[in-house]
Amino acid sequence: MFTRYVLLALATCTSLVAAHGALGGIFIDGVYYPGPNPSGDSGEFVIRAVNDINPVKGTDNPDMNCGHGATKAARVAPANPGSEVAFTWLNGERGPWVHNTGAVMTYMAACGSEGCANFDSANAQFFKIGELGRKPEGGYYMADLTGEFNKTLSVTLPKNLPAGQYLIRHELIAMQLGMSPGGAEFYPACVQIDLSGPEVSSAELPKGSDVVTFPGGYSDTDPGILDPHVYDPGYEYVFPGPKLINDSATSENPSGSGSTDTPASTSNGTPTSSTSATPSPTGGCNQKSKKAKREVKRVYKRIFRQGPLINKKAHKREVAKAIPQQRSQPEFPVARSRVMRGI
Ligand SMILES: *[C@@H]1O[C@H](CO)[C@@H](O)[C@H](O)[C@H]1NC(C)=O
Ligand SMILES: *[C@@H]1O[C@H](CO)[C@@H](O)[C@H](O)[C@H]1NC(C)=O
Ligand SMILES: [Cu+2]
Repeated sequence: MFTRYVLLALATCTSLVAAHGALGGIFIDGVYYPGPNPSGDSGEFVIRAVNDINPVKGTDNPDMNCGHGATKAARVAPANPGSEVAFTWLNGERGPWVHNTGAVMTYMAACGSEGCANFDSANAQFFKIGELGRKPEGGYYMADLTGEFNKTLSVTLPKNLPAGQYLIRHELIAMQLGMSPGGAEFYPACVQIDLSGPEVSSAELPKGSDVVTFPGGYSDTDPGILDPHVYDPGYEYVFPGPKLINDSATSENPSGSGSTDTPASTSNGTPTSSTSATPSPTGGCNQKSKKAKREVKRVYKRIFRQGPLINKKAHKREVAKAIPQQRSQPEFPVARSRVMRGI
């Protein structure tokens, strides 16, 4: 049964010929910060270096935190409340990103008084500031990262966080094998920023159910991580993790503070409704068939029996299929970046 799903995914998802990859770089309000090359760079970056282009597997994996063997970066990038942060990804051969199905999510966590360059993020309190999944017209936003260099997806930073240094934890969950247990490919990456102060004085960090640790924020059976329906037409992807924070969660409304604090919204028509649980009136595929429900149950059972959630065979097959991507000229502006659904 699972083999069938995997084969189906291989057949339908032509760009599966993935070579995995890593965060290639970021743009903060248009200023570019390159990412370290996983095959050896470390040091003078604002992006924490990972040491492996393979996906992180299993939600309990300590590398869910900031990626494989992530090490603290020496630098911190300046940013402002409301800054646009755009992320661009590279595959394992340093060509353009290839996966096109799954979630694109962004979290933040305060680095505390010691600053991000010294911050051990194992217990970082992450809150979610952006998420992009399925497009209304079908397909996934992740596909917008593929095909050319410097394609980006972006997020708008919250307007009401206390000034200070923060980690931005940006993450792709590639779901082309996510219909079987352990198939989801996690690509977390951490960026160190120094955020200037908000307009309001009452800014507070999110807390309670708005914050999670990584590992800890997900489980292997969460919808959106183990999900037989990712390729169903009209399917509405359900994001794992906490709900998005919003500006009112981090501060009270400023009184009479003028025009700078208009309700946050994205600048380009991206839906702004802030919880992934809100059903949208698209298609008739939200109703799970009995058969599908049974299938999910069976998957859960299997997980509990089997323990470690690495589908080694499927993964090996995928790696074996990897082909080098053609390089093209780096001439792609950031301007067309899709802003993540967020605050
Ligand atoms: C923002 O978050 C707060 C606290 O979680 C919640 O009560 C409120 O409904 C949210 N506002 C919007 C517009 O989603
Ligand atoms: C992406 O854009 C930046 C800024 O223009 C540039 O420095 C970088 O080389 C580009 N990356 C690639 C892989 O083309
Ligand atoms: Cu991959």
